[in-house]
Amino acid sequence: MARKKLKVRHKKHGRGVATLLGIPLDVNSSYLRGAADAPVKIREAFRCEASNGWSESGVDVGAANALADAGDLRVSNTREKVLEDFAEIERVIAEALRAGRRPVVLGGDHSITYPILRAFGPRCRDLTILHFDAHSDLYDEFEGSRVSHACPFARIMEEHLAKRLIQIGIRTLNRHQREQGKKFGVEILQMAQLRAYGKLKVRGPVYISFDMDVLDPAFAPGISHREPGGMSVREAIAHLHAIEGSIIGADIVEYNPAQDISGMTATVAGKILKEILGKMIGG
Ligand SMILES: [Mn+2]
Repeated sequence: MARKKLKVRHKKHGRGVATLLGIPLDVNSSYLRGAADAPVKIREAFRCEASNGWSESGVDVGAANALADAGDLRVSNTREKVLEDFAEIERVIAEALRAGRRPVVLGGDHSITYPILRAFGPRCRDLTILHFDAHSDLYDEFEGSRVSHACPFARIMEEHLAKRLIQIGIRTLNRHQREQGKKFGVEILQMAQLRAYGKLKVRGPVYISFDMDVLDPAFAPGISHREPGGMSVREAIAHLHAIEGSIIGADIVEYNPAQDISGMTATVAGKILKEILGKMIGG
């Protein structure tokens, strides 16, 4: 009986309106700032008339009622008030989930994934996070901060906000991060282990956290930490399309317009957004 109820809940999760929300926060970046300027640029690229609104999977995500847009969240984006900003992020995402929506967040640096998951965690105990990134972001602390963009997945796993964390595209592991990965039972698919389509067929609810630096800087130079040897856009899309499970939320983070060349990376972020929405809306 209990099992039946759980299944119905997943179905409901899977049907909520996909809702864009920009979070212009980059105060927890360790090297370069600039990701706070990303949401507006990603929206522009997503709506750009150079392309049509259809995902490759055959969903018209550009249609009038395909998704909602909650605009950009107001945050202080200062060190002094970062915990207040986090509380606001958690509150707004929780509200969206209560309203039956599926938030698709445009960052911002990767630190925002922690307060986002604080809203998801208690509402969704059997959640799997699929985390696309060059970096595992598992530091216990980084440069004296436990809310650095290098730390969100340590916080998420400490607080048991997800049942499984699957990381893909990783190519920067050091000893500490390997140890953290073991400690938290993280399933790490390093870049050198791709393709890994079969590993992305998971059961139950799924949250996608997509750091733009999972892509090779040749394809996406507009990021703060360029790490060669990454995915092509085609490889990233193929892995996104391989996901099985009910996608109940997503974020796209770490696009840095100040590092971009002629808006190339914004175009890629817009395309990734379109393909994630295609998966969410089309199933
Ligand atoms: Mn990264």
